[in-house]
Amino acid sequence: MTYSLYVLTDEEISGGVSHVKIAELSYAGGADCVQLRGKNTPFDSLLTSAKEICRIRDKYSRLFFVNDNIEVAIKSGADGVHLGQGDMPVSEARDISPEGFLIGISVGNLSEAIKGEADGADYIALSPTFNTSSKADAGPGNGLFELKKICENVSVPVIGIGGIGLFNACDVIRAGASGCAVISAVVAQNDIKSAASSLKAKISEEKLRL
Ligand code: TZP
Ligand code: MG
Repeated sequence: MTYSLYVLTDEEISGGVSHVKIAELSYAGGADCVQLRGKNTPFDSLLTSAKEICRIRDKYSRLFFVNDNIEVAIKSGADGVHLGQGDMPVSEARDISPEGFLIGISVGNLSEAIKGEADGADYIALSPTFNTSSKADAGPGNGLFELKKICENVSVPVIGIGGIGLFNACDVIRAGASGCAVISAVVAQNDIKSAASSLKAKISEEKLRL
């Protein structure tokens, strides 16, 4: 199981390409994980998309997460849920999760990362790692120094999220992260599959070099 390339769906940033299509093209391009992120998608439609993505995930044997909504994640058969600092606490999510269910948490600094790990998160995302315009309330990038400190101080996988693309994915991996989570670098591109494939190649090459 790897988190090398982790793609978040976004139907606005994709210019109307659906969550399911984004997931399919991302997996086809080599994404290891897809996260269904539909902040404005109604529950039923989110659940339908999640179930379809599960079928595609099975075909590719990759990982699938749902953002925020643990009910959709569990009901659809997703591998896990991704939570933010303002969402359900990790320990509460763990209490209602089936065996083997994965929980990811966004953190903004080292102390939140240490707490996230202690609470039982399976991976930690430094959010945002760099400045991003894809998430209105993301705040400024926390930077590579914070990322490196987190990587050195927790033992679960750490991923970077926010402002990552072909030009800086190597820096994220060199800081010790297990992977890069992206929206626009893949989802906003004309050819989602080839954008995923180029970014995956870049990340994999850098991992081999370490
Ligand atoms: N969480 C932290 S930053 C971010 C999310 C969902 C947006 C990432 O988008 P991009 O386009 O890869 O910067
Ligand atoms: Mg959230």
